[in-house]
Amino acid sequence: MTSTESTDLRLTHPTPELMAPVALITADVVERYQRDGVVLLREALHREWLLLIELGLQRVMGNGGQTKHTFYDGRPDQFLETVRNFEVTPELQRLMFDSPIVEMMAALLGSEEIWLYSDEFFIKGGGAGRTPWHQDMPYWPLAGDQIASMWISLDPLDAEHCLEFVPGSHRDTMYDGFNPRVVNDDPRRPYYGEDLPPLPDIEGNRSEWNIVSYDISPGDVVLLHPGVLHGGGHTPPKGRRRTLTVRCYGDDIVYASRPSTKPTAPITPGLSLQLTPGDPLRHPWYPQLRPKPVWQRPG
Ligand SMILES: O=C(O)CCC(=O)C(=O)O
Repeated sequence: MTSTESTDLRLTHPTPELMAPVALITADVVERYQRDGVVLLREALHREWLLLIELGLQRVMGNGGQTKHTFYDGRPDQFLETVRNFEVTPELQRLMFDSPIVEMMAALLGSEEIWLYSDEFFIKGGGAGRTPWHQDMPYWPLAGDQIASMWISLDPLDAEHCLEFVPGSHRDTMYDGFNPRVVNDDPRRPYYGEDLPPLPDIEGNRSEWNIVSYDISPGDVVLLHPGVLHGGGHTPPKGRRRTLTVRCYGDDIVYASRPSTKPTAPITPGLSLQLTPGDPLRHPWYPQLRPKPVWQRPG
């Protein structure tokens, strides 16, 4: 179902923003990010970086040692997801250390230091189903404000097939997650089933929610707070939607425990034995990106 052949990634019209994308993180963008938890940035990533992502995806797909999770396994609408490929994928390392993403994150979050929480691909071929509505925060063992994801699509998408968001929901109720292992059965089936209220049926009651999404051209990115309710559009029968989400955090993020009955995403065995809730989230599971570590500097 998954094709990763190269698209035409030649840069035809380099704009000033493409050459210095950190300038896109204006005070207005920061304010909207804090208020809505979702901001679209047009023409933020040069096609060289998209090419790097595409080559990284090809390497990951060919790497049998990296787990791929199948959503809706065995059904015509199945699709793949794979998380935390940074450590074994030089293209993703170059993206994180050399592209403007980390500078944009530093400006957005107001943090001199930036760490990588995770990288995650969603790979949908023609006729793939929806990514269920969810918030990311319940799956992540952390608390604090300086956190953001950048959602990057390699393929042009119209709004119907884009990721969809409920602006402002990161400041509202934090719901239980869907269970990624049984998403075939019912995406609203609780994950932790303990402290948090169950996810509402947003898809079944779309008109009751303020849902936004965007037409996307490759190079556009969406900045997304992990507390925002979001769900991914399906792909049309002949469509394709390959996305990478880069998740970063800054100084104020601390470790927070999650129910021991279920793994976090990505899974981090041992973390709960080494950190106490409230400790700064500093651990080899989460590589520091800014300042650039010595082993990544030239010379
Ligand atoms: O691209 C998608 O369909 C899902 C993305 C997502 O849930 C995320 O990046 O947090």
